[in-house]
Amino acid sequence: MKFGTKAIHAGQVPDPSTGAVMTPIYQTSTFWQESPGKHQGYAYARGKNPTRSALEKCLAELEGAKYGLCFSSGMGSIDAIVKLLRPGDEVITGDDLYGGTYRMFTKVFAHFGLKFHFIDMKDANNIKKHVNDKTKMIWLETPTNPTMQIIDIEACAKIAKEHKLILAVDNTFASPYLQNPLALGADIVMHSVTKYIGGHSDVIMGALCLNDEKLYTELAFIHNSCGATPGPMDSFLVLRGIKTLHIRMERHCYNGRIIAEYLKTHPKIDRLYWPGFPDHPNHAIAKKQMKDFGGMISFSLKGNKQEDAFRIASSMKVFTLAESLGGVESLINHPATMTHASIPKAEREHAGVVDSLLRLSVGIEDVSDLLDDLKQALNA
Ligand code: P1T
Repeated sequence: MKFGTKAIHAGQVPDPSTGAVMTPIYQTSTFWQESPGKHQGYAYARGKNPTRSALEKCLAELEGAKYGLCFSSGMGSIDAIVKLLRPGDEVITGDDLYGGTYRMFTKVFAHFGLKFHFIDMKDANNIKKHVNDKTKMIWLETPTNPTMQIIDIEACAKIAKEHKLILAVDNTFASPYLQNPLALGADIVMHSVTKYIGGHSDVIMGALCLNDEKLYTELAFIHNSCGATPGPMDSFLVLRGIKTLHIRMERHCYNGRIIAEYLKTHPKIDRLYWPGFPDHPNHAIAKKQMKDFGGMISFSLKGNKQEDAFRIASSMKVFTLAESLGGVESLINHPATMTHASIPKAEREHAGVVDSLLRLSVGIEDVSDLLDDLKQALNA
C-alpha cells in the first residue's frame, strides 16, 4: 500500500464488537480478566490500550517499521531512548537541536552520569573524531530545529554500524511523509507527534518507530515502567489527524516554497534557512533523503536587533506568535526567547540562533494571505 492509503487505513479495522468504522475511544483504565492473567490482550491501559494500539500500528507502517510506541509527549519519547543508556555512556549529537532536547540532555541526564557531545554534524565524518569506547549513541535531528541543518542519515548510519552505536533520528521536522530514516539505516525514529502528524495543534504526543526486536522489548519495558503513555482521546485525535497527513504535507511544502522564495530577496533579511534552496548547505543530501523540503523556514534580520524581530512577530495577523509547529495554521516563533531559551547565548549563536532569528511554521492557508501578512509585518 502507498503512503496515503496507509495514513487512512493502517492499523485500523472496523471495531469487532460493534462494526464502528472509526476506531473507538476506549476510555478505560483497566480490562476484565477471566482469571488472573487470562484476558483478551489488554490488562491495564498504561501498558496497552486498543485506541493507542491502532495508532502505534499506523505510525509504524508510515515509517516502514515493525514496531511503534506512543508517548504522552515528544520529550517523553526522547526520555525513554536515553534510558536505554547507563552511567558513563556517551552520546554524540548535533550543535542545533530543539531547546527542550538540549535542556533534557544537559540539565537532566548529565546528572545521571551521561555525557553529550554537541558537534557540527553537517559533515558526518566529524562524528568519527568524537567516538570513543564509551560512545553508545548518535542522536540527530534533520532538518534541525531551528536552522534547518541537513544531516546525512545514511552516512551517520554507516558510522553507527561500524562502531556498534544506536542511531536515533528525530524526524519531527520532516514527518514520515517526507523522510523515513529507518530505510536509510537508522535504528530508532522519534517524532513529536504534536507537530505534523497530529497536525491540528490540539494534542501533545510523542512516538518511536523501530525494527529491532531487542531494542523494542527494552523500550516497551521503559514505556510501561516509567509510564509516559498517552490517553485514548489523544490517540483518537491523532488517528483522525493522520488521515490527511499526506495532503497537508503537500500543501505545507507548496506554501513553504513560495514563502521561502519571497523572503530570499527581501532587503531586511540577512540569513534565510530553508533546505530547498540549491545554496543551502547539504541541499543535495536533502534532495536525496527527503521527498520535498517542508514548510519550516527561519530567517535572521539585517542589523540583528531583537526588537526588530519582536516587532515583526507581534505585527503578524494571520501567522500566530506561538511555540510549536506543524499544524494547519501558520505560526511564528522567536527561538532565542521561546523554544531555544534554555540554550546558553554563545552556544545558540554559534548554531545561528541569533537574537533576530525568527522561525515560521508555514501552514496550509491560502498562500496569498500568508504573503500579504509577511509583507505588512516586515514593513511594520
Ligand atoms: O513538545 P513535545 O511533543 O514534547 O516534543 C518535543 C520536541 C522534540 N523534537 C523536536 C524537533 C521538537 O521540535 C519538539 C518540540 N518543539 C517545539 C515545541 C517547538 O516549537 O520547536
